[in-house]
Amino acid sequence: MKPESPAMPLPERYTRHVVQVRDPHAELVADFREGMLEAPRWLPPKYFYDARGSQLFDAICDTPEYYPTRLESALLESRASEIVETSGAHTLIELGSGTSRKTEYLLAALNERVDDPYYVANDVCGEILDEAAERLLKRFPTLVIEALCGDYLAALSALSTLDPGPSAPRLFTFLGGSLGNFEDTEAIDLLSQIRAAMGPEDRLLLGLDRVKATPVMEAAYNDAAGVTAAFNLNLLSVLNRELGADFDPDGFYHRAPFVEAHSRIEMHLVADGDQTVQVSEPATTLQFADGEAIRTEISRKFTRPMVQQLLAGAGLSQVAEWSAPEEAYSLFLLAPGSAQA
Ligand code: SAH
Ligand code: AVI
Repeated sequence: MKPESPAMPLPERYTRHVVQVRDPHAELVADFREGMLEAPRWLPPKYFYDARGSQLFDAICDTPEYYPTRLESALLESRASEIVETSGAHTLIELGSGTSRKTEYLLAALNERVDDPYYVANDVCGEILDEAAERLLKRFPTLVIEALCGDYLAALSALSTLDPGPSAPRLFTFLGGSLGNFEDTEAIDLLSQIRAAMGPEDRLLLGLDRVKATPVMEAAYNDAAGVTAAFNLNLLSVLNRELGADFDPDGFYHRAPFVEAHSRIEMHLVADGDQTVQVSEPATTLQFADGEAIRTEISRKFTRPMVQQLLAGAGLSQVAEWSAPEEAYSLFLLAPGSAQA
């Protein structure tokens, strides 16, 4: 076991940087223009995560129906040392870290392995980064955390500007099945960007939800307590606040079916009766007919061929895999470079 080192003061061990490729407000306005002005309407899921949205996501993870968190957590709890050893990691870099609750297993293993554990956490939500850091710094007395608040791609670009920066080998993590929130082309693009940020010795730990019985998947996105519905509807409050809109949250309801043709859950907000919505920026009036939907999220559930296609497209090769019983959820350890033929 590694000797105890004296605790350093928290502020010296935590820095939060804002990273952006584009002004976040301008980006929301552009995304709203692209997806919301005509049917079929849709928005990217990253706008769910204001402070309340992040809290609601955390509450979703505690619902009995939302199995991905429990399955991934159990894998990480039992395999963290093996994962960190196999990756040879000295430092950890996480995209979309949220509360970092599951990551804590990896950090504990890293903390056993090295004297100077270093964690780069990225998320669009600043509040969740601060809360997670406070908890982690108390638990790990020598851990240094750099938080990158902003989009995944902005965080990847900012990595090379960190001083001293995470030393190699570095373990990148993208957990929770978040890659499933992207269509194929975007997912391959994001994985390719991660691969481009990796050095030859670095590894990526990717958590993906797998296809299973439809009722199990649908229950996870339609929990009986209505937490997922509240999470979905919170998006309307975000739009009201950020764009000066007047969506009536009681005028829409949550719907989340599994769409077999695309192997994905689709979350929608559906107009309950005709709705007229005024928006300040972009200045517009939206008319919703009764039953018209906004697609707010896709959550893809992967088969093995889908995973292989993603990895081939992104130029990543599989080093190891840890799966839950019946392959209900999988963690893939990946290296940059295509698999040898
Ligand atoms: N990794 C955690 C959290 C998953 S929820 C887990 O497995 O439980 C998705 C997280 O990614 C949220 O914390 C959200 O704020 C963040 N997020 C969503 N879209 C993002 C984006 N485009 N760039 C950076 N972070 C994003
Ligand atoms: C973050 N992401 C992987 C979650 C998912 O399952 O797609 C977000 C979520 N949406 C509804 N419930 C959870």
